[in-house]
Amino acid sequence: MQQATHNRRAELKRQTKETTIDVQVVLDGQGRYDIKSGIGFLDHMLELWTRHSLMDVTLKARGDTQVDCHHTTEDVGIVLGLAIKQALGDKRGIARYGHALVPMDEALVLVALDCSGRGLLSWSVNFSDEKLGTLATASIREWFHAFALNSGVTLHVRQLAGGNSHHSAEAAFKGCARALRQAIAIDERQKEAIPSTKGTL
Ligand SMILES: [Mn+2]
Repeated sequence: MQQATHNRRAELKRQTKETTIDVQVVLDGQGRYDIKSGIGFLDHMLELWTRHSLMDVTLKARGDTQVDCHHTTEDVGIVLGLAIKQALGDKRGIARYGHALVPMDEALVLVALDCSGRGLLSWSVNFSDEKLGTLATASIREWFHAFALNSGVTLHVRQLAGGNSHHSAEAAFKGCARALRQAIAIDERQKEAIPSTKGTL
């Protein structure tokens, strides 16, 4: 299911009866993306997530979107989470924590995360619309949940102000990206150390 980790990058393929997903992630990238999930709104979110994280991400997914977008959205979260976990390796030298407070017009979302090795999602975001394009807004939480659990990131997402669902979703993905960018950055003051008193993350 997975291969190779050199210079903070990972390449993964995951195939189930519901989805086939190929992903490449470069942590120290430039925010370049080539994303084709088969779900337009999810592509839009993952493109801005990549852009603001300064990773490079290539993702191709073929899923049973004729059923609905749930399986593909969740599985894309799983695969991206696994890829980032693999690319981080033993997490030597990383800042570890990150946070961001991101407005998008009237929407305001706070994201705080810890590359702890203990995947957890604490989610408080409400969407006024049931769907954004073909994507059920309920599936957005499933993406974050799958991503947190499989990356081993403790991830808190709090909507402080909302209104338009598109804006709230965008603020959540951008907040996640900005927080992740901080957390996975190499801390020059301790670039050979694992940032934990336990000695492992
Ligand atoms: Mn938009």
